[in-house]
Amino acid sequence: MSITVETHCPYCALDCGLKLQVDQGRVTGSTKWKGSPLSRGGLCTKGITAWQQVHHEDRVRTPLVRWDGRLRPATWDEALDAAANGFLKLRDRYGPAVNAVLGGGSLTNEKAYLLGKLARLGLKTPHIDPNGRLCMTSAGAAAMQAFGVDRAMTPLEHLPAADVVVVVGANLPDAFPLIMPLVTRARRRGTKFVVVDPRGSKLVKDDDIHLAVRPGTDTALAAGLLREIAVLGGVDWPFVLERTTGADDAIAATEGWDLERTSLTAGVGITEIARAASWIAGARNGMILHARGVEQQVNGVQGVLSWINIALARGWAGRKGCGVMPMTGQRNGQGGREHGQRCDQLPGYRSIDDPADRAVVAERWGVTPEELPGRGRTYVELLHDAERGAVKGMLVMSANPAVSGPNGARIRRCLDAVEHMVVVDPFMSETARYASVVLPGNTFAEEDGTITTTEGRVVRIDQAVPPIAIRSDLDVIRGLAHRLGVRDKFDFHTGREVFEELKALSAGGIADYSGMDWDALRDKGGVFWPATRDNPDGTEILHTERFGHPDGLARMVPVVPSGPSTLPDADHPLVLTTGRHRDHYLSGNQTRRIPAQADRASAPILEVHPRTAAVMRLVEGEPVEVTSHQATITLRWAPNNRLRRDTVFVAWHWEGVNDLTDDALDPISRIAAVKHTPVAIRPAVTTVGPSVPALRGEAVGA
Ligand SMILES: Nc1nc2c(c(=O)[nH]1)N[C@H]1C(S)=C(S)[C@@H](COP(=O)(O)OP(=O)(O)OC[C@H]3O[C@@H](n4cnc5c(=O)[nH]c(N)nc54)[C@H](O)[C@@H]3O)O[C@H]1N2
Ligand SMILES: Nc1nc2c(c(=O)[nH]1)N[C@H]1C(S)=C(S)[C@@H](COP(=O)(O)OP(=O)(O)OC[C@H]3O[C@@H](n4cnc5c(=O)[nH]c(N)nc54)[C@H](O)[C@@H]3O)O[C@H]1N2
Ligand code: SF4
Ligand SMILES: [Mo]
Repeated sequence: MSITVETHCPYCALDCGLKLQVDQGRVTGSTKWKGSPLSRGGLCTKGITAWQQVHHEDRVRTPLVRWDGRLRPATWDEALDAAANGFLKLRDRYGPAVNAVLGGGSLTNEKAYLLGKLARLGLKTPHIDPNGRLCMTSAGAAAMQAFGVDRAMTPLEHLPAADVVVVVGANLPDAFPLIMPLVTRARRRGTKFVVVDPRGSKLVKDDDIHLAVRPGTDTALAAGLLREIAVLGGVDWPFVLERTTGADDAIAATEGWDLERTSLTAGVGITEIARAASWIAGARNGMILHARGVEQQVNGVQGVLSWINIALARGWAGRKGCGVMPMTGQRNGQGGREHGQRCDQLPGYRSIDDPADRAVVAERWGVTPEELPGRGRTYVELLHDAERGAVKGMLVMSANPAVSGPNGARIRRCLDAVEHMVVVDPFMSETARYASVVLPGNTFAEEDGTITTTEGRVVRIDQAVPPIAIRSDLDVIRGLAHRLGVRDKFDFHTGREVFEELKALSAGGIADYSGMDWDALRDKGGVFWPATRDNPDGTEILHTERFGHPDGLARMVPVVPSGPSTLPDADHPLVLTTGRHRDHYLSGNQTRRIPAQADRASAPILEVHPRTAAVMRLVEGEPVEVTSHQATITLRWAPNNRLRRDTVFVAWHWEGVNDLTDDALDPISRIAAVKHTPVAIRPAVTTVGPSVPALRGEAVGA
């Protein structure tokens, strides 16, 4: 018998709806779900083939335990025993902080919540942090500082209501393809676009203003714009005085950033900056969409704050067609940063440092506040801690740092130093090669639960088929909890049961889900948080009357323009920036295995401006050698005349690209500056690399 199950795409945080077709217990395809929120049935190339993950021949189908140097099939009991005992042994010997957990933004809210609970109550370690640390933390830290809430301000459907949309470091056509129909609708309605990006893309049209900013200099560009907006009389003083604090200092910090100095620093023409300032100053309604280009920098938080200051100065908040929109990346990058898998956080976006928050969570979990560990270390730091022996046990669920971590060679040394590594993944990942235990993870079709879209809309995932390896991620967490001695606190079998626990606990937190109802989530097509018992329909537009800080006011934070930590020099004259290819997802562990996706893009290609290519004597069709302070790799290249001439770009979905990047971190968000690496390029003498390892038929002993 054939049925269809409504669910959401597992890749980016637009979370387009789709209907999985299920025939006799197997997912056999997917069809359009026209009623789905935002995308209305549309899917990009990745979404169309996502169902092919489910019964893929490469799925890890049985638990594996390393024995005599090789990973060998084991029973679930053997593998879960080995996983838990390894952590317990290390804890007995070195104390609880020797074990760390790396989570991920692809996990459902329920799994993210339970992973946090497992780390704190089961392993008793303070150290848990998700791969989202590499992704949304600059955006999150800036939003919390400015608004007291970390969520996109309005639904994306309101985009056409904006007079001006400023897109800052967001690769919309490749990274968020299903936003493009909305962009087209907005253009038709007359919305103007300012694109701030060193690389032009299909997004940039002739009528737009393209500010091809020099990588890493957004703080300078935004300072110059804010100053010019003030000069033009564009500050919305009634809004600023009534709803914000700090405006005087924030504007004073831009003193001296006249058009000329801004132009010299940011590498953008004076006329373009002035035109953009006049568009922004003249727009009653405006939106700023920002993503990783401005955020994955050593000054990522400052970068975001500098753009937020422009939105606040213009009064772009609290009504339709206005707002600051952090474009969240992963499927549940939003919910995954709300429910306690971050080292500084407890569920409901509560603070692990706050005694009142700790008391609420401790009481619900049936422990004393003293038993709850405090703030732990962040994702990249935890990996680096392994290198110096401070972390020896690691549980990895939904992260693949071997491909995605900055300064790849160092990350591999760190992974190698971990004594007891347990990886839960539906596919053998590059990280799982370092594991002592690999547990089969489930795909999106084999679980139920909720995820929260980039807009802050909580939607439901329904299970289409049972887990092909019998147990789901939830079963794995429960199985580990039981073996770590906290059986009574992990008594659940479905995502829905966990959702009920999570939503009750989130009551009173910043990300409050307490008024949501499992069935209504489906019937209403999702609910925007906060949704309390008094407001079960949720909140589409934030900050209509008050911002999230106790005094209700937004903060304009003075930003002193700053630059990258390592500047280009004579030996490394260009800047490499890394990003997305439309057809692959993150470390590629899922999409590189799907034939249609692999055929569309089989290897990373370095994009170089044709003039730069000529100067560097690159030959079409011949490989190029790329050298950074960290490594040298060989790549194919292609000309792109929409790039800055001092900047090169490559998509990083293949192992080896991150060997080039630097692991300098933003001091506040601890995000890695993977958008800015000084490099040299020259014609290669060797053949093309990075060596893309054969993922199919990964060596697994029998
Ligand atoms: N196809 C595809 N889609 C995805 C993903 C994927 O892997 N593949 N991943 C998802 C995830 S997790 C994320 S986080 C998002 C990422 O979404 P984006 O951040 O939109 O994607 P990136 O390609 O990383 O692009 C960032 C853009 O910033 C620009 N940029 C680089 N340096 C600077 C700078 O200094 N200033 C400014 N203003 N711009 C700069 C780059 O040229 C690029 O266009 O995508 C999500 N969607
Ligand atoms: N150079 C460079 N590096 C970057 C970036 C960049 O722009 N440039 N971007 C950064 C960003 S924004 C991000 S988000 C990170 C992400 O980087 P990664 O952590 O590498 O992200 P994924 O590839 O999604 O890896 C997640 C792993 O979890 C598995 N998985 C997916 N869903 C589930 C699930 O539900 N359960 C389980 N058990 N496993 C699951 C996948 O198979 C995969 O092996 O990379 C960062 N690294
Ligand atoms: S990857 Fe993103 S845009 Fe593409 S179908 Fe999935 S959710 Fe939609
Ligand atoms: Mo991301």
